[in-house]
Amino acid sequence: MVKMEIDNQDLLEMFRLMLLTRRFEEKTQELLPSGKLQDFCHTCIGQEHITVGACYNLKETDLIMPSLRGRGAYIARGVPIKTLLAVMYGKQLGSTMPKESVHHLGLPEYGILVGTGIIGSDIAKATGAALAAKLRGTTQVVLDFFGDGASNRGDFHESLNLAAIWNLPVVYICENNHTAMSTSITESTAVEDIADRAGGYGIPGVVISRNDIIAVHTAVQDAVYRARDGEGPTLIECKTYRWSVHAGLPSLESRSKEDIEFWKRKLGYPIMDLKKELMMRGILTKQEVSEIEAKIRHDLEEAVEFAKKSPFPVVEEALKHVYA
Ligand SMILES: Cc1ncc(C[n+]2csc(CCOP(=O)(O)OP(=O)(O)O)c2C)c(N)n1
Repeated sequence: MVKMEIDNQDLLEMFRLMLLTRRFEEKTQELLPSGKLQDFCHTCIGQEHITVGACYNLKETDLIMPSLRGRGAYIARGVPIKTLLAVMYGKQLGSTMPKESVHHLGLPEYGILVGTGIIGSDIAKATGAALAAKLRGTTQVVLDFFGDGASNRGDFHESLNLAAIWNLPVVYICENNHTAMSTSITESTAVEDIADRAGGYGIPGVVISRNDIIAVHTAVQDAVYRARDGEGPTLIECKTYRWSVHAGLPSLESRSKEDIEFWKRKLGYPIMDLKKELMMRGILTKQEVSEIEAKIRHDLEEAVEFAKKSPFPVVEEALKHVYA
């Protein structure tokens, strides 16, 4: 199978998708105090490059299991921001929305699998989807995103073992932001690199040590090609840091500003670093950045209007698709 090279157009589009994801997350935090959102806002600020870089240029038939911080995956797959925002407002958009919150939202038309609020359980479901893809004889690959906290659940270990022995087409992507709610990774995890755990299951483990979208995209593309060629699963660990609160209002942050600044300097700034690189290569100008920002602001305003105007679910919908 031939690999796709990343060209300037790809880099510009990845930059735009990351920026859109960042501004979307900031907007939800801004809207939260209004009391109108039916959501806690588990934002991915500072981690946008992982979902965007991983999902960019996948085949439409491939499947994604985002983590609770997966907005970049939805946006990179082309889900309109007005849909995501309307779900956060608790509005009725289809048979399942808003029964699922935005951080577990399944959208089959975008190849996005439905998640649950039980941390770690989605790893087993993504593995099941990869088994189904293999049994049906498709060339689909499943990307499964989860945090460092989830990697300490039994689901992670059982899933990697099964995926390895059954040679399943799945790429496990651990967004290691060094924290699970308020538990630091130093209190929960004995290994330095979560990717080392891949060795215990006989599959490749890869560490991405900076907030670098090109590194993420390249590593995931390699793993996807392996999986599509029938060579089985890969575990990719992306070292990163959550720049904002676990969920809710930024004022609830328990970590110090110094701590967050330290990790930004250590791992890099996913959007700003790419912007600098693109400007240095002469493929992006300040004027173009302003235009992209203006378009995003406009689209966000429209999305807020759409979300506010959309109807709430009717009572008759409540028990639809409820089987037990
Ligand atoms: C089984 C389970 N335990 C606890 C929780 C509460 N909880 C929700 S998010 C979260 C942190 C998850 O951390 P991690 O997997 O590292 O992902 P991150 O939030 O850092 O992206 C916890 C403990 C839960 N939802 N499910």
